[in-house]
Amino acid sequence: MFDAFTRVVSQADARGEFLSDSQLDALEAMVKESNKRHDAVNRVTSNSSKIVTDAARELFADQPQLVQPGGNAYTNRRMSACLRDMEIILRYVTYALLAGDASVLEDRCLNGLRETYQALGTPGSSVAVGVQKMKDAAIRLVNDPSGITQGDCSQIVSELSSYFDRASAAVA
Ligand code: PEB
Repeated sequence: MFDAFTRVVSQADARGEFLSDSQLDALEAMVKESNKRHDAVNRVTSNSSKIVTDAARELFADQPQLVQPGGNAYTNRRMSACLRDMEIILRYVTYALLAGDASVLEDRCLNGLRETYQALGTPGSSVAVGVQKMKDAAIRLVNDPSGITQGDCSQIVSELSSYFDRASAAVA
């Protein structure tokens, strides 16, 4: 598992070289912008239940067959497994956002997830739709101007989007 710093160290070490100016500049820029990162992580983390339940409700409204008899989220056992899965994915997205690196998400959450859903008969494409709905809600939250210092959050938002996109691509 890497963060933005350990990734750079590992890349330099693999080449047996000192850290390059461009690597150091990129990390310095990241440190300068770190309030935005922490605010974004904090907003998503403290609204995680609402993000998950709203996204699940929207998914079941779009794909009602999931919650009808025989559906993949029918019965409380499957419904709770589904909500739990969405929460796990969101949790790893927040870890990746804090770390500034996707490896924790890839290695500990997404690795083998497609195969797991295939084996379970759970429609990965529906999970991907749920993940995209969580992404939309998370972006709205991070971009919400109320009660926070104004600034350009386009970079942190696009990084956040990329983690959700990795998650949906991994299961779709
Ligand atoms: C992945 N999900 C399920 C299982 C596992 C995961 C390993 C099988 C074991 C169990 O049931 O608990 N676990 C989960 C995950 C990690 C992990 C992401 C990462 C570290 O360890 N059903 C739907 C929706 C979707 C859904 C499309 C969006 O209709 C999910 C939610 N996942 C779902 C369901 C099950 C499941 C299991 C319903 C139960 C499947 C079943 O038993 O029929």
